[in-house]
Amino acid sequence: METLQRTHRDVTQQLLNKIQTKEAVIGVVGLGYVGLPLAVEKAKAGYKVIGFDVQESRVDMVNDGINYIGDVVDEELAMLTSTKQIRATTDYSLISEVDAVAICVPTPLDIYRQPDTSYVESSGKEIARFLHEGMLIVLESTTYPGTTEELLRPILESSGFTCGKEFHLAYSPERVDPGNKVFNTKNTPKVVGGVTPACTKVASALYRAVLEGEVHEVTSPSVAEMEKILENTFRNINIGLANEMAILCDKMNINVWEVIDAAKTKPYGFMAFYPGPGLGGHCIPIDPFYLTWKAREYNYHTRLIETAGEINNSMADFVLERSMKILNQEKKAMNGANIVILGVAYKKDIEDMRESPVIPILEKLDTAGARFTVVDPHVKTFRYMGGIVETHELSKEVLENADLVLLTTDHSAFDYELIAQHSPVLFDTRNAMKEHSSKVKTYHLL
Ligand code: SAJ
Repeated sequence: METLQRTHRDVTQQLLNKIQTKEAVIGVVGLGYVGLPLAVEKAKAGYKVIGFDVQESRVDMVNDGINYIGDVVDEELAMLTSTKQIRATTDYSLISEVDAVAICVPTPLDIYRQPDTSYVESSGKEIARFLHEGMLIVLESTTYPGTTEELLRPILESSGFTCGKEFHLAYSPERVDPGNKVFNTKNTPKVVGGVTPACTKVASALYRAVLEGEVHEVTSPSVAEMEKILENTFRNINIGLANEMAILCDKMNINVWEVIDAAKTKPYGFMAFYPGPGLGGHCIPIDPFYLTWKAREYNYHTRLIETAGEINNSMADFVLERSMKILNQEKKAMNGANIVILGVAYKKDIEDMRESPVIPILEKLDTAGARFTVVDPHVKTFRYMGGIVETHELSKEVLENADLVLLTTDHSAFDYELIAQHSPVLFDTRNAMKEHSSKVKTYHLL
């Protein structure tokens, strides 16, 4: 036993030394909005970095120093690749050259709204083929508690090496908020949970050598997996509450935005969330349902999470019903109406369409026989009903021809003065017109 322990201790110490001296070669699997910024930070910290991605186009762009991620500084990537501090490849055999590797691949839901961990599994299998003694593997993708130890660990141990003896394994959730000008990969605190204390130690040592933010150690990968899910479920539930308040305030003829602004005056014990046309993005609508799925294994029904999801998903119907009532007040039918949609991205000031809540609204308008024109300064075209829809420029003519202008995404780039002046009837689902609503001929607020 003593011999084994010593070997394990040697293996850990050897890796700690390589991290300390920056000799360690770092791998990053998945060069997306999480992986590429992480690769850049690790290279800037002085480590040789090998990026792995299945998309040849991404690998070529990285190797040519061409940036495609908003949060990465173009010049930094160009410099790091020209000096070969970072190189990218589709060839996983280079894992044999790597001392530590972070897995930053997507964890979406499949068509049955069940976790799709296929990217984690395929990455793990590739890494296992070239895994060698002393390596550290850290999973960063958001996933259900248990993934690292129940799913990834056996895949990696199929290499014949044992976790906690010949290699190290930990989980550390990504906390990348694309476009956030204050918090980025470098300065956002990081949570790390290893399979063994030695695994936690080496993973934390590497993050501390690279990042500025606090590195918070927890006792297991499951704790780290669960805390990440809690972070985003917290948002999902509270947005659901804001949406339920909006539905009720509408029935009671109370301005929900005024209610929330008043509640916000409480300096403790309250955090403002706002109603909207629904809940989009690749995290908040998805992550809680990784937990819902896992909870079934323990015969537990996550009632609160599912109810919040139902409320958030019901906002499309709520917006449609309100739109019908507004048109009715104008003695117009939804069927045949010309609706101008302001904003189709899932949230303001980005072009991301993933899980956009506006898409279900468009589908419902279609079904009701309405025609729609979409205006979004960040989205030129988007996929809809198997085809491609082109967005329009915001103009006086587009607005004046509308039977109803429906504001769904409150982009800063919108000319709200123009919208106020030329929208005959406006339904604002984001309270984006607060400074201009008095100038709108007929104004309705969610
Ligand atoms: N939304 C509301 N009301 C709100 C806040 C958001 O309806 O009060 C809607 C948004 O319009 C959007 C969806 O919810 O459709 C999600 O918005 P989000 O602000 O949560 O933004 P995301 O999806 O980009 O979430 C990311 C998350 N970051 C990570 O997972 C690393 C989340 O944890 C961050 O808190 C969030 O960014 C952020 O604060 O910007």
